[in-house]
Amino acid sequence: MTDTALDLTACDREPIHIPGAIQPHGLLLVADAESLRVVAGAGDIETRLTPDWLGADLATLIGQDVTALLAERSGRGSMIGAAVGTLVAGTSEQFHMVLHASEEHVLVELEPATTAPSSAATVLGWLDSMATAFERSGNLQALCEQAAVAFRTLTGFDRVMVYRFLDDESGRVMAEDRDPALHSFLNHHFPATDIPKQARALYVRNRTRAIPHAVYTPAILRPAGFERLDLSDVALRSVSPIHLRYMTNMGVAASASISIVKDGLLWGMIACHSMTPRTLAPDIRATASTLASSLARQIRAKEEAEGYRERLRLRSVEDVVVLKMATEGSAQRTAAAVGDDLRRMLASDGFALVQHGAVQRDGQCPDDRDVLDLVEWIRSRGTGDIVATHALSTLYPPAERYRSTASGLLAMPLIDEGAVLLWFRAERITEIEWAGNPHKATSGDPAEQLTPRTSFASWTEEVRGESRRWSLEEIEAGYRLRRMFHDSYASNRMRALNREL
Ligand code: BLA
Repeated sequence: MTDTALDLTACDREPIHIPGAIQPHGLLLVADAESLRVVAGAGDIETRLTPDWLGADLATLIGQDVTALLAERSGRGSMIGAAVGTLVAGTSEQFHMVLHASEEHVLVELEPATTAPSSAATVLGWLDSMATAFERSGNLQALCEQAAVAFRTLTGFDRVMVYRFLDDESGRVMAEDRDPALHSFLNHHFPATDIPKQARALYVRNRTRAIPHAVYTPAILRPAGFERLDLSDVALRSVSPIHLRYMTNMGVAASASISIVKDGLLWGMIACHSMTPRTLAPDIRATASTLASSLARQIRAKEEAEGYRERLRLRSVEDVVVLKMATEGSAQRTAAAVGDDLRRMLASDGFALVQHGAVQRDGQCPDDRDVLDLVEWIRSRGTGDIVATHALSTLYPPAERYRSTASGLLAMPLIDEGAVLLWFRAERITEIEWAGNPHKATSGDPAEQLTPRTSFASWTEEVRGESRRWSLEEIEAGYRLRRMFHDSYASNRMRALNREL
């Protein structure tokens, strides 16, 4: 196991949903679900609410008809939507109240109310105009840029980014809106370790979070015995100390993030930074969550539209190829006649057909010997299924020698003819801009494994051995071409049989 793998699992194991404490800017009351008497709490309840809270009746303590509120379990998860916007009076301040109910407990979060919530009509009007603007944006990139501006307007944070997860769970800043005085993270990549697995899982369930002060002393749940209370849905949940250190290392005084959940999966996040302490009030969090749902729907719509355009393009080229194929006889003759079309169709640098140990080629392919060895390896995988990779040498190390010609491979074995269709893409050397050296995502000191990196200065990595990726639509087109080869084999066989009869 490598050091990185060790660190990764250690990060993934931190039980962030049961920190046994909250962030001290708010108060938490825990009542028994049956009796509605307060059995635990956290924060400076004595000074800010009342000294006599433990054992008190929850409804009396917060001056709310808790039973009526609990009857309206309308929000996501266990949050009681009806309670959003309700104010509770403290000794010298007002609190926003957020209510959650589980089987055993009713949790009441009290967050200082420094601003009055906007009216529902204002919020709905704004959300509607944003949804229309999202819908009208021309493509995914334009949509993300619009979203960065919209979320900055809503939250008032200094730097707001649309952060998208990539295949390997690292991520990239797709769009950013920021105070011009701050440096930019646009297009920067962040390693997967920055947001560990359990945090990503929690952020699908719980869509918004705010850390108004990166430096604080956690307010411990009391009395003893509540250390393992599940705070998954609690906005005030105390944050992982590793992440707090991360924020400080980044020079960020406060952060907030909003999940972008597409088809039930965490597509990305809106990451917000503030250079001074700043919070996201519950009504703003609710608005942000709705705006993020609207964004996710539009992301899907843009992706679908882009896929549709790509399919249309591929289909029109396919029609030409099919016409030509119909007039040819053997697979070899077909490949010779349409090799160039097949290569161009899938935007490849080389196309080869391998059958009976012979290589028919078009454009830039590895040497015949290398192609035959490669086909041997494809067959040895035994799945009879396709290979589609943009980094062949990571799957098949001998390809390292000819990666400049063929870092990308789409291989379609023909089922009953022992033939293989191969498309090759040349290496495309790219530069990735990382926010800090990702290989220093954690400290090398084994005693200090759980330490975030200390520098977020741009760090450029040159990536070799990779080609442009195969799109889903291109892979689908590969499948259809394979089908056409089968059909043309079948009709050739029929013709041959007819001649024999
Ligand atoms: C959480 N990490 C987070 C969060 C973000 C990031 C946004 C959610 C909390 C928040 O809103 O601040 C990371 N912040 C980013 C990224 C960008 C950004 C990628 O602005 C880019 C735009 N962090 C580490 C290491 C570990 C780690 C090495 O660097 C683990 C060993 C852990 N990050 C970590 C944990 C959490 C976290 C545990 C969860 C915090 C919590 O919710 O308690």
